[in-house]
Amino acid sequence: MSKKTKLVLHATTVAMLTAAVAPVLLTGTAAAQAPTTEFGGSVWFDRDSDGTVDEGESGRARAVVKAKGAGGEFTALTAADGTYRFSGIPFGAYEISHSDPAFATTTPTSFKIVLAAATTIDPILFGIRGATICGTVWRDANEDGLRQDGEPVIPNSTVGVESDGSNYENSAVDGTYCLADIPAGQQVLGANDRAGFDPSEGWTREGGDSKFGFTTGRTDPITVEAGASIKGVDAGYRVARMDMRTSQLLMISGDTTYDMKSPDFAPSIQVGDEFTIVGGVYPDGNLAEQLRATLTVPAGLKLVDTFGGMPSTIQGQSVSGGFEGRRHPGLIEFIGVTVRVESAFRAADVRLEVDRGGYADPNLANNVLTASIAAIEAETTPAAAVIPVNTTKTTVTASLAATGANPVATVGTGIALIAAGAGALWFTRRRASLAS
Ligand SMILES: [Ca+2]
Ligand SMILES: [Ca+2]
Ligand SMILES: [Ca+2]
Repeated sequence: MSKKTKLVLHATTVAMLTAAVAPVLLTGTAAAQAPTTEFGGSVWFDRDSDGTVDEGESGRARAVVKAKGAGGEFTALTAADGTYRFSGIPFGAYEISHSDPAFATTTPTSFKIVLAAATTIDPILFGIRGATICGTVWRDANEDGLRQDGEPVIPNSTVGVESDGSNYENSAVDGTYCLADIPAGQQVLGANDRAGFDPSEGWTREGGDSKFGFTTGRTDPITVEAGASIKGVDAGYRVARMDMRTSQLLMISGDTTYDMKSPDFAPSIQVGDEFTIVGGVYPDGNLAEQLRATLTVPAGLKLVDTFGGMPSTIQGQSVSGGFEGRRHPGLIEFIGVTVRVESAFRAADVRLEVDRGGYADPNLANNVLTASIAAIEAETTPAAAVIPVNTTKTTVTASLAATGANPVATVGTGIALIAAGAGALWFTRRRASLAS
């Protein structure tokens, strides 16, 4: 690296530091001895397209403005308030320009100026107009996903642009919102989680009038043209009627799955045995909800490996886990652990507990399921747990498979347990098929 290059780098650093205070970023080559001057202006969102800066119209940050002319080519970036400034520009004729295909324009995209001694250049303003996306936030009282006359609107509820955390609006008293200054491209909108509001509520079904996902609260990507006006991106909510529930406790020994809640479940377990315990949990009700659970097994059992579709980790005598995204109501997910009997223990509980979600849970009793097991010293060569022949059992096919219920959750795998045989339980992922 030559000494000259180092000096240039140093000068650039100084320019960048200056830019933090005044938005000046100089590039290009200026003739060192020529008299220089300065000028500036702004890039702003001209929402009403009248070419003048009005109240409520804000500047656009980090827009690129170019000056090309007698002294070379120069570039400035706008500050947070949309203003830019060129300084140290040699005298002469220049063309000042700004254009960005992501926005419509409301003024010319270039202006010609001449920098000369004793000349003051008026601010050079570039008007742009972003797209608008508007809709109504409403309460889907009959929960059909459609917005009927008479269903109430929800004021003061936040909707925003996912790619720009500062671009959000609270709905007006009539439930409407309008997001402005949106660049062209694929845009995703998000509607606020209202679990903590009164009434507590969540996103209604998608695919009808509500454009926000049932499990995500986000729209599908919306194709936005520069300066377009998009209407009808409505957000529907349902008042929460939720109950987090456990569904079953299973023991898998060899190729056989047993219902641990069956009255005749009385396994003979001894030191050295290895088997798997699985619990089913699900959100019940009318909304998607986060799903987390913990399965705890008695001391004396060594937790060997996790099992089931719910992402989980082993901590002490428990396995805990959950899904990142929200899960559909009625969709059973399984958390499990394979254990080895290391020492004998008296009757003690296996305990499954599903977490309360973000909505009120009117029945905490059904969040917990327990079943008692015991283990004796090894009397014979260690083998699979011996279970009385009359114990309720079922042949199962356990496989890891995508649930298909939540297209955005890549971690959403679960085991499908398919029962066979008279009197056997019917294990299924759909609560609707369970005896209730
Ligand atoms: Ca205006
Ligand atoms: Ca409705
Ligand atoms: Ca519950």
